[in-house]
Amino acid sequence: MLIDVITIFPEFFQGPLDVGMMQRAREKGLLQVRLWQLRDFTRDRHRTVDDTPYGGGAGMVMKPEPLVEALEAVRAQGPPGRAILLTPQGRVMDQAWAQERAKEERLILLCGRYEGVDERVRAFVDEELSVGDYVLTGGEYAALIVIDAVTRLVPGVLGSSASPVEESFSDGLLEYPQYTRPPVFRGMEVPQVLTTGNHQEIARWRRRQALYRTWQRRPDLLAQASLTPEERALVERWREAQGPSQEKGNGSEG
Ligand code: 9D3
Repeated sequence: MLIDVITIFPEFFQGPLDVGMMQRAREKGLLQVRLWQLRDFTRDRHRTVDDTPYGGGAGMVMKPEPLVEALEAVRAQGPPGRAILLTPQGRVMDQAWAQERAKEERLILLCGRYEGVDERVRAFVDEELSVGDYVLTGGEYAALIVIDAVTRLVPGVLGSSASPVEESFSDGLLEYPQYTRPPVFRGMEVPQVLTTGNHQEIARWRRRQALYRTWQRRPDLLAQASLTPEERALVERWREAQGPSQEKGNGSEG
């Protein structure tokens, strides 16, 4: 996958790109990231990328010409690719989005800064994306999240050590509790079922824990999760056992 990033802070990306999965993906030739300095697409002596907002107000707005000229120049170099503007006003990224974009040959990410981007830039991009409902200082942080979430889904990047299809969010549930040695840590024991070697029992326990945990912490996810009718019924029983009190942890999950 080829990912072009248009930003006023190309150096922001170098550290993360040179570590861990992104580094390995690049070494294997599965990921190429090209960083473009937005200021290189300005024409004035001061390499200006922002200006004051029409109509007044605080802060600065990113001028349209550098962004759009950068996008056009970058687009022209390489295969067709979707241009994605990182903005708090975009649709919020989720795992399904990452899975779809991981199939693409090329992505072009535009990072905004300051209070925002001139509205007319929107007409030149294919989509607008947010990474969540909290305020960042710039699109660069969001771009790194996008690169990470998408790259790990590119075939071959994770190797055989992990299969993204099986993991949390793919079946729509949170992960089950994980343990490793020692068997007792500060008085807290590893659940006995995990030490029995009964793999069918372990799988049943894990599935039930994942389900319970999701119901407790992220009930919003259950609407989209792939559950058997038996699992739906189990959740319904938990709900009834819980009553109107909203009190947590009645023991029925074990
Ligand atoms: C303080 C300025 N805000 C006014 C209410 C608007 C605003 C503009 C620019 C808030 C954040 C930003 C910078 N953020 C991004 O460019 C951004 C972002 C984010 O802040 N949260 C989640 N996803 C994204 S994608 C790009």
